[in-house]
Amino acid sequence: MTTAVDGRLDQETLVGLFERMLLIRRFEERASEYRLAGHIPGFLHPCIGQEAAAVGTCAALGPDDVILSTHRGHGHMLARGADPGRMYAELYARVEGYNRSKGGSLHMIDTDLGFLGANGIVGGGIPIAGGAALQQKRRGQGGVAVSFFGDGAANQGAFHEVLNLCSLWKLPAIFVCENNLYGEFTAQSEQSPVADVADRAAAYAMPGVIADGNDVLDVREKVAQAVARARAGEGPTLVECKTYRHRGHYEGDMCAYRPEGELEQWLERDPLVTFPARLVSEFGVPEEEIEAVRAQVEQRLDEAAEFAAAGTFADPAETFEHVYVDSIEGKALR
Ligand SMILES: Cc1ncc(C[n+]2csc(CCOP(=O)(O)OP(=O)(O)O)c2C)c(N)n1
Ligand SMILES: [Mg+2]
Repeated sequence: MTTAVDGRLDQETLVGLFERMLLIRRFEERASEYRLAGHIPGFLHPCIGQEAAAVGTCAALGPDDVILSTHRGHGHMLARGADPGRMYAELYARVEGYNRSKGGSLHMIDTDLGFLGANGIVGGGIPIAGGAALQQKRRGQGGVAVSFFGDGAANQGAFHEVLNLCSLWKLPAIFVCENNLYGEFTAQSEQSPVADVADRAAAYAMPGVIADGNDVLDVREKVAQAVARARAGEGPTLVECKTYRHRGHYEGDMCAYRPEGELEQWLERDPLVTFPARLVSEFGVPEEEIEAVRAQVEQRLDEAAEFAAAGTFADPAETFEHVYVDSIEGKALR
């Protein structure tokens, strides 16, 4: 799947893609442990297995571009360059977290990074991305807006409305569907008669492209083409990344709905196994360098978890600060 675009990537960049995918993988594996140990309240929806889609997409973006995420958003935020310490602190419900613990896993946001939010509403990020793309066009500085969403979200009405309008107005939007074959506990084949979400692009007169969502270089290349098209004023693209989540819908889901052997088949295409192997065999990266990256990631995450654990719980007095709540049952809160 290596092409001219990938051929221009130097070793440092390639190793950087691996490092970012590994950071996401280990961040979430550890988050799962920290949750079981009682440090993290609430749900976690890990993207373990899908890291290549997040990292490949963000590798095709510049600093002025913005992204909208989903309920499965840790990977998108880390791919965009977020600090794992502040992310753990948010998950640990500490004020040192990205949103003083008011966002949590499902609503973390950092506008400084152009990360315009995870979203607990399935498909909720898609219309926000449409608005952000309109803003990018008005600014006129070549920025794009990327919306990540799942195969399930592609059945939401907002998806169709936003693709329609963005295409009509030639807005610089990229719609990145992470098709992991399931929406909650229901197979995609049982929710939609359209197997390839990319086919839906034709209805809105925009290109629909399929990427190997487990191949970071393929995703990067296809999203880069979409970004070039958007920056040139030619409008949006729908990029469907075919991928798979190794874990359940959320931590604790036992995946009883999965056919036998399905996970095992996808594990053979695990990007955290195949990509480092390719780095060595195809791109000549020394094994020792791969091992050094593994050690660096662990150290970084040790420090991140320590930072979170040493953080402070919010004072209950600030409960209604920073949130759009003016009254409860008519009683003014401020
Ligand atoms: C509007 C809305 N409907 C239903 C839900 C419950 N829900 C949470 S995740 C999910 C499935 C989403 O599937 P998909 O878009 O494929 O994303 P994935 O979980 O596979 O990443 C559903 C139905 C919700 N959060 N919001
Ligand atoms: Mg899905």
